[in-house]
Amino acid sequence: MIVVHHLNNSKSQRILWLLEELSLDYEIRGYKRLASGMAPPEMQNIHPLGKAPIVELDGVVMAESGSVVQYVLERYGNGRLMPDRNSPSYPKYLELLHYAEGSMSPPVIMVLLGNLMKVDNPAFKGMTENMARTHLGFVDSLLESEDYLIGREFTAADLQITFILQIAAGQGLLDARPRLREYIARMESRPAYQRALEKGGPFDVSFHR
Ligand SMILES: N[C@@H](CCC(=O)N[C@@H](CS)C(=O)NCC(=O)O)C(=O)O
Repeated sequence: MIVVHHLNNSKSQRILWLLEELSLDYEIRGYKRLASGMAPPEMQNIHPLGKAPIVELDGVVMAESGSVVQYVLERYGNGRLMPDRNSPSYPKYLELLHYAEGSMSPPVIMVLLGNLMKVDNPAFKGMTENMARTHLGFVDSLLESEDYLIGREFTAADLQITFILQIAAGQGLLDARPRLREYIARMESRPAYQRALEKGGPFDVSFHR
C-alpha cells in the first residue's frame, strides 16, 4: 500500500494527481498547515524534513516530489506518463521533471513569500519577479506549438510544472500569459486531477494575495 502524507494546499497534491492518473490504490494521511503556513511538527516524525509530500512505498519513506514521481513511474508506471526511454524526448522529459523544483519553483515561491510577508523592498520585488518571469516565459514558449510540455502527450513533467504555474497565477504573474492560464485550466480539467481534488480536500494555492 502506498501512503501519502498530504498537507493541505501543498505539493503533495501532485502525488495524489499522479496516483489517480495511474489508477493506483493509496491511503491519504492528512495534515493541516499551521497558522504560520508551516507543516505541523508531527510530519517530522515521518521524515526529518517534515515537508510535503512524504510518501511511504515499498517499505521506504521518500520526500521530494520530483523523485517520488520518478520512482513511482519506474516502479508502477509501465511506461505511462513518460516518453520512451530511447526516444529523444526522454532527456528533455527528465530535464523538465526536475526543473520544476530545481530551478522554477524557488523564484516563484520567493515572489509568493515576499507578497505574503508584505516585503516592501523594490530591489527584492524587482529581482524575484524578474527571475520568476524568465521561467514563466520559458515554459510559455514550450507550449507555443504543442499542447503539453513534451509534445502531444501528457507526461509527469506537466504534473510537476502545473503546481508552480498555479502558484504563479495566484500571485498575478500569469496576468499577461493567457496560454499558461489556458494550460492550467486544461490540466485542472483532467478527470484524474478532479478525483485527486475530491480525495485530497479543498485546494487553494492563491494564498490570498
Ligand atoms: N522540493 C520539495 C518541496 C517540499 C516543500 O517545501 N513542501 C511545502 C509544501 S508545498 C511544505 O511542506 N511547506 C511547509 C513547511 O515548510 O513547513 C518537493 O518538491 O517535495
